[in-house]
Amino acid sequence: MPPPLTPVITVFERSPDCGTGLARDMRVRWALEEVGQRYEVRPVSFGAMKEPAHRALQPFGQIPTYEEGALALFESGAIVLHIAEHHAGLLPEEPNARARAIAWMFAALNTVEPPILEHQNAVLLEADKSWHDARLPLLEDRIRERLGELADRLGNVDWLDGAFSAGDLMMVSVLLRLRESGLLEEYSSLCAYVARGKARAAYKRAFAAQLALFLGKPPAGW
Ligand code: GTB
Repeated sequence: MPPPLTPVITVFERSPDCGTGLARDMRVRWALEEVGQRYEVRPVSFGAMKEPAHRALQPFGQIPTYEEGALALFESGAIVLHIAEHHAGLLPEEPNARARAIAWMFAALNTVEPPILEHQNAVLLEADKSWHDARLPLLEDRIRERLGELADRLGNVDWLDGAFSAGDLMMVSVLLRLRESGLLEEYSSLCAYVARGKARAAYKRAFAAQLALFLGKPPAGW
């Protein structure tokens, strides 16, 4: 029997964020919802993630992965790009505009997300270190630098380069990781940008689907 063509993604069996949309399967779900592609979900425990069977799909023992017929992919950026390239709706047709939208995906993952991740790690994993209090403001300033630059480029338009694209999907997903930090609130245009992303019907469907894996509701405002 040939492998099923409905994509299957892996997600945390129990996400540390309790289904509040911060794990990286959320961006994949969002992309699939944007293009109207049905998908299935295979929850994976932390233990199973490190087993050879999962590492065959994801060498670093992480989620998300994406399987579709004979194709197995890892890295949320590669997965979203694959979805965007094989369906209409997330990348412009015009080649230069398409290349620019892909550049924004890379900017989100390569330029904006790293300082956010560093900050999150410092807050969550390094609070007991002697240098923590001195390091945190440095990390916050690195994020502010990127946010200021991003806000300057966005100006007063809705999306980064014309119509909503996979670049915006990725950038909004990355900015959402600042939720606990209070830093995004210093940039009203970026708050509005993220709010526009979250207001999309596809985002809401994706969020509801990942939340449904968990019991209870997130605190107000999440
Ligand atoms: N570069 C990879 C990609 O983009 O796909 C990174 C994948 C990754 O970091 N996956 C994380 C993972 O599997 C889950 S999303 N971690 C388990 C491990 O490494 O052992 C990162 C994440 C985790 C938890 C929260 N949270 O609780 O808020 C948010 C984001």
